Amino acid sequence: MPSSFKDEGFFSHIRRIEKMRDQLNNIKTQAENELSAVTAIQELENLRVKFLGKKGELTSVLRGMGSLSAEERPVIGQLANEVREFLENKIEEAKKRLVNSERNKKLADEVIDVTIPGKRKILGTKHPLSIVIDEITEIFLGMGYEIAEGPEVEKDYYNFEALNIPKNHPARDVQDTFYINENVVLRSQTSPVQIRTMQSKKPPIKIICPGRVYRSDAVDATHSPIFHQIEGLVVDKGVTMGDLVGTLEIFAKGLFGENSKIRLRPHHFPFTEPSAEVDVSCWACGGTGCRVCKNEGWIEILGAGMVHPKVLEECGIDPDVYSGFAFGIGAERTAMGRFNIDDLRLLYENDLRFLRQF
Ligand code: 2NM
Repeated sequence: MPSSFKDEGFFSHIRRIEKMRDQLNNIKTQAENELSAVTAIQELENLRVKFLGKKGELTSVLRGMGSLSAEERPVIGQLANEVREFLENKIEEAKKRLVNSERNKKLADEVIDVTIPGKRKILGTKHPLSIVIDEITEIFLGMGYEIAEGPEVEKDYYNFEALNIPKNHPARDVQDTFYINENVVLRSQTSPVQIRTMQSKKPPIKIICPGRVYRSDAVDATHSPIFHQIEGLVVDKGVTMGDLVGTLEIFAKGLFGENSKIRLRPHHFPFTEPSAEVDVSCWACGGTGCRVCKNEGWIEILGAGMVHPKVLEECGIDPDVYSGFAFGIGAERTAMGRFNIDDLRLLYENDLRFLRQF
């Protein structure tokens, strides 16, 4: 029996139970009020600590239970449990309500109006030169060729010497070629790539070399110091002029249409023998003569020939065992013909009014 019971007497004891009962009921009503006004999760947590926490109000009332008798303790204990359970339920309820309203607020904030018109992305178009280079490349890939590439700053040896263009040959003239120094030039054709390939690989060789080349020309409607070439090379046992003609026919039909024909006119290149300039029947009139072909019926599109034995030899390929053909196509010239462009400068000026037409 607690000593306080003796000292304070029966009525003071009654008062103490009543007081605890009142305190518990007060906690219940006060908590209920405060919980119903809560608007944020953090606030709710603060209230939970305030009423149910280790140092909370309910705990501090229960601490006073020590002064109660063994019969009274369960009475207050039960009431305390009821209050705790009641508050826990209320807190759970309030939590659900807050989570719900916070979710609804978030949803409202993030509403997307799917009917608003989108921002139109401006799509670029392929440059006419790229169109032509890609089409040509594709035709030769279809015939089993591989693409080879090499440096644009090239040794004199690969650009001239190995191609049977000796010192003092007119093609080496400083007026045509950009010299970096005595032994280094900006490549004036993509043939040095083919020399490098022949020197590093054994036949059979079947490559095309698309790329940028440089010649010291003044800019006008048909000339530019920077332009593009696609050169081709085939080296194997028994390669003939007939193979060259057949290949170029397939190429011309692929690029200019099934009805295209080609013709070869004798020409001279230092690196091929025999050599030819190759015309394709006019893609505008079919050969009868018109403005596009200047009434010729034919349009020159490339140069070609059988690789000179001296060139094969220089590359370590025995010309008594192997033979080959090579050709060179000007990309600008082909694009101008294909798209009826009358001034080459249009290809470099990047005027969108021009470029958007392709
Ligand atoms: C052309 C015309 C004729 C050619 C020759 C070679 C090589 F490396 F095999 F000797 N490559 N390209 C060639 C032949 C290029 O361009 C109008």
